[in-house]
Amino acid sequence: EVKIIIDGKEVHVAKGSTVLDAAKKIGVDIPTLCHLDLHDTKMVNQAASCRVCVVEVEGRRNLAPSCATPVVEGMVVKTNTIRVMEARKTVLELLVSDHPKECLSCAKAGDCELQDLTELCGLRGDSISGTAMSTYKKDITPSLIRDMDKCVLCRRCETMCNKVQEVGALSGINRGFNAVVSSAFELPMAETVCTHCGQCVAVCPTGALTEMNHTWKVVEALADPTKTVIVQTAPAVRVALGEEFGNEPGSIVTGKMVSALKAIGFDHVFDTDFTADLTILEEGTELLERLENFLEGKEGPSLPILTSCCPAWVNFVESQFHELIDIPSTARSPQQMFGSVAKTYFADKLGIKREDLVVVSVMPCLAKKFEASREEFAVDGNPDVDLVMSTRELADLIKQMNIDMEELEESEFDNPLGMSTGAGVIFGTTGGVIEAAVRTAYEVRTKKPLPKIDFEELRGFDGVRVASVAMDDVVLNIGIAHGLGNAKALLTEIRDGNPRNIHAVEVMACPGGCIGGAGQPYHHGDSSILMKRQAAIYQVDKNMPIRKSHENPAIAEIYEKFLGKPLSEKAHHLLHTHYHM
Ligand code: HC0
Ligand code: SF4
Repeated sequence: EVKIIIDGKEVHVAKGSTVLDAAKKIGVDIPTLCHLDLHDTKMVNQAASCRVCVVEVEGRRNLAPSCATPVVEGMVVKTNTIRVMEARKTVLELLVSDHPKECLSCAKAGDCELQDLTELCGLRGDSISGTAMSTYKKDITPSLIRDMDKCVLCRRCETMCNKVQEVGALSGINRGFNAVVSSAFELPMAETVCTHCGQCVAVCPTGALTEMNHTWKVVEALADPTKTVIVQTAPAVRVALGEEFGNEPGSIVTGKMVSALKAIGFDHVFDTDFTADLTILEEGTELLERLENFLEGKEGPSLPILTSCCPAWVNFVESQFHELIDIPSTARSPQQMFGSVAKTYFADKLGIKREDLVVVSVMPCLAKKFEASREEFAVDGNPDVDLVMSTRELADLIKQMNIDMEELEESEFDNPLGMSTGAGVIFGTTGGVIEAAVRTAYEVRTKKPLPKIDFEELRGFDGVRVASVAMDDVVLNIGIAHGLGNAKALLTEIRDGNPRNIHAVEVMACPGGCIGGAGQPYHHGDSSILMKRQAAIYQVDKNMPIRKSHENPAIAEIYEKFLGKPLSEKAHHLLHTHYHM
């Protein structure tokens, strides 16, 4: 331990801590901009480039960036001298002089860290001078919008893309006023290895990286009297949406969310958890078939099998792991299974044409926007899922429509596509998809009830986890990775000989799984928020009357009335896919 004094207060911290860590410990808020440090994850940005966090250290001539200055025994630090405040202001004035003054219409308005800082530091009128030159064209993909005129070179996106996700789509280019973080050769993102995971958006402090917004298109669809508009909500949305309305992280707002969606005017409010259960029936059956092939050395697809519901993960495998392209399950994601079932089974039930049914998703994810736009998930040009809103976009729409979340009563999802189990909801956290699959695979294979529903060995927050699950005579070795960098390590191990003999792998591209998706309320660098959302997911599961996908009566019904059985020809046609190289 090291003792230092900050603004006259004594603090004891571990050796190796920074002045910023020490200040946090005693509640002294040093403003930061480029800094990012989600403890227990690889999400650490050590650029120390912005110099917003400078402090005065007694005995040193120059101001020191607190995020990069290690504590030394007896150090005396001041965070609020005139010299510090002036330096901070000058840094901000410089940043702002070259920044577009679009704050009224910027997608990030209200959530912009640069805006917060200029307000905090008292930049007013005359101090905000300079006319920013527009140097860059906006780059638009189905998932995100890059507006590099608003880049402040904090390099958080670069850290996320290169160090955490290990995708390598972004890096610093050019010099001087033209310096930005961009793709190699400044190619449009759609032409790069970008997976659309959106983690760069999740950490961008300004409006340089934002999501492709579908909210207004949803409003227009709702106002069109010729359309029936239905909505599905992803598992992880219900444990994060409340944060946008001042609830504690980890608050479960399922019932109010459903009421809000009804108040917005959706004709039917359904649940992606229903098709998560359906995914388990398809993917679980596929797992058992491939296990038989594996055990008996038969022809055909064998093990290992990879889960395929995370669209950024699918993009990653397609662009960076060609040699493993035959391993992912062919099951479509729950979002796409929902779209497919809605535009066939449910449209038939309503007696309307698919063109007159608009399917909207609310997702914690930005890659889901890309996934919905893939050609293979459309019929004659009409997509299975028409529009995808992020959790943040839904929160904005609720506010814009003057709906009071506090006041709303709770209500239930509609049927038949709204009935789900605890297995469906745990899809929203790392480890959940494979736990849901194991719950079903175990009972189907052994024909015995599970002695214990909770598979604690598959849970947790470590980036790569490996655990074994016994199903009578066979032991399945299961690998779990979250964050694409971790997935890369696990996949590389499997490709290069699979020394741990892993049979089934779950990957979620975002740290934490969907709870940490790039469409969720901004975590502003606080990893405890992700942990609380994860705990809430398991709580929702615990509270459910049914916790195994194969016991969902609505799933039994859709097989009986429409699909036949898992992996039937119809199921293959509507619920499975193929991958591109
Ligand atoms: Fe997920 Fe999903 S669990 S990817 O994390 O599988 O986005 O929440 O909706 O589709 O169900 C996201 C979350 C989903 C899908 C489901 C899966
Ligand atoms: Fe990298 Fe993901 Fe951003 Fe694409 S969306 S640039 S893969 S961090």
